[in-house]
Amino acid sequence: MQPLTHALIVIDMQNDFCPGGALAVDGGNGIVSGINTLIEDFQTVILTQDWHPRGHSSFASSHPGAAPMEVVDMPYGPQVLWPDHCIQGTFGAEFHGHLRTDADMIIRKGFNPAIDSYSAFFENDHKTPTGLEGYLRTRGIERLTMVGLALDFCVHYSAVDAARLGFNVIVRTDLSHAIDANGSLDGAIAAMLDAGVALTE
Ligand code: VGL
Ligand code: ZN
Repeated sequence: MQPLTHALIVIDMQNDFCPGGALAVDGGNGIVSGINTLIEDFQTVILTQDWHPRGHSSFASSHPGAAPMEVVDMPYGPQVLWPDHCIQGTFGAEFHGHLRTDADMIIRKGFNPAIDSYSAFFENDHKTPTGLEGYLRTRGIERLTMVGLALDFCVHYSAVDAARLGFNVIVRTDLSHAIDANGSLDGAIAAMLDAGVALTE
């Protein structure tokens, strides 16, 4: 059993990121049982849930003439436009049906219509906090293992932010899969290593 100071963060294991979903990640469903086994080894488990209102500004459908995977300039910087996904209250936003959800804490993100939030710690302006840092610190957590979807977006940004905040961060690359849009996986791996994140299998 991992010590109380070591928490597991399971990122966005939701139907829309699994095969058949609106923003499906190849093999997304194949990591559920491995994650369930890992959950048993942790005393603190946090799940994140991508949770967008209809018409969210990160959806290509909210930008006339734009197609999914295009990049646009938002007031807070460049933003990839996505197919509509993880809309609050829909099946696509629910956790994968086989995922263990007996977590201590479920943190939702991406609910502000004007700004996307890949990271579990900050929205995409890299300034607006989600509150997760305070939750972890007040519980005495020092070390984080991260798994889930997608390796090159929400796992990547969560891991880099956590490392910058001073947490000791491990990403289990065998329990995470990437969208890999336009080489985004290579960039994500480099950024995680650069931030001092440990990538293990
Ligand atoms: C994610 C793109 C858009 C993710 C969420 O969970 O990695 N990616 N929203
Ligand atoms: Zn999203």
